[in-house]
Amino acid sequence: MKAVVSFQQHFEARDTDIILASTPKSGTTWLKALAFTIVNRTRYPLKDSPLLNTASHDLVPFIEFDLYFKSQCPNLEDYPTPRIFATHTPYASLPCSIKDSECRIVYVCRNPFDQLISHWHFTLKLRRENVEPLPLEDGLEMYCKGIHSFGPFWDHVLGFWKASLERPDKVLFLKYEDMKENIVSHAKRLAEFMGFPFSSEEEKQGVIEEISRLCSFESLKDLEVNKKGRRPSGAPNNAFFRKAEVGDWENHLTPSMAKRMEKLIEEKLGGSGLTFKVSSQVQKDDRPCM
Ligand code: PAP
Repeated sequence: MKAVVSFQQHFEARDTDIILASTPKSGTTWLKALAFTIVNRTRYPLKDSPLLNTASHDLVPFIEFDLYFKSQCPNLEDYPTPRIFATHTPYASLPCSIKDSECRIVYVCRNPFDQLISHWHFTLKLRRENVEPLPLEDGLEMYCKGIHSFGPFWDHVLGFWKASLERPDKVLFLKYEDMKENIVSHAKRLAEFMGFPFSSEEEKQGVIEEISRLCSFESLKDLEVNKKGRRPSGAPNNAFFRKAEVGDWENHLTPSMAKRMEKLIEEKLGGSGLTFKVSSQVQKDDRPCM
C-alpha cells in the first residue's frame, strides 16, 4: 500500500512512456516479454535478446513492487526511452500524470475462471511453510467477495475497459485468449499501438513470427533463468510459468462453482460489452461466457 501511495504521489509519466497494466495472473509476464522485445528489436538482435537470460519481470519492472517498494522516490531518469513499466494498480488509482500525459497504456485481461485458478495455484506455490494451503472453495469465496490482490477482478477490468472505449488511442485492451488464438496479429497490433510498427520488410522476413516464438510460453519456460532464477522477494521465476492454457479451470471448478462465477460475472460485467472466451472448445464458435 505504501508503495502504491508513493507511486500515486511521485510518479511523473513522460509522453513517451509505455505502461503495461493487468490484474495479476492475466498474462503480464507474456506482455512484458512481447513489449520489451518489440520495442528493442533494433537494439538487440533476437538471437542476443536479453530475454534469453533475464526474466521478463527484470526487463520491465513493476512500478509498485520493484520501484516504489524500494524507495519513495526512485531514480527513473536513467531508463532508456521509451521507458516501459508495469503495474497492477487499478485504473482509478493510477497517478494523474499517467492519465493526463500522452503516455500509452496496454492492458491485458484474462477470463476470470482461468485467472482465478492461476492465482490460486500461484498463492499455493508461494505460501510459507507454516501456512495451510487455501482450499479452492475458500479462494472462490474470497474472489466473489472481491477480496483479491489489487482489488476485485471486475472493478479492475472495467476501469481499463471503459478507459479503452473512451480513449482507444491511449489504452489498448488485450485479451489473453485472443492472444493465444492469434499471437502474430496481436503482436503486430501491439507494435503499432506502442509506436514501433513492423515494416513490410520485417513482415516479409517473418520477424513478427520470430518474436512471437521467442516470447511464447514454451520458449520462456525452458530458459535457464526462468527455471532456476528467483525474484528479489525469493519467489522462484518458474512460479510464473505453469500451464498457460485456456480452459484449465474446467479441471478444478465443480459445475456449481462455475455457475456461481458465471452468475457473479454476469451481475458485475453484464451490459458492459466485455465478454470472455472461457474454454478452447467454446473458443471455436466464439461464444462469450455470459
Ligand atoms: P503476474 O501478473 O503475477 O506477473 P502473469 O504472468 O500475469 O502473472 O500470469 C501467469 C500466468 O501466465 C500463468 O498462467 P497459468 O497459471 O494458467 O499457467 C502462466 O503460465 C502464464 N504465462 C506465463 N508466460 C506466458 C507466455 N509467454 N505465454 C502465455 N502464457 C504465459
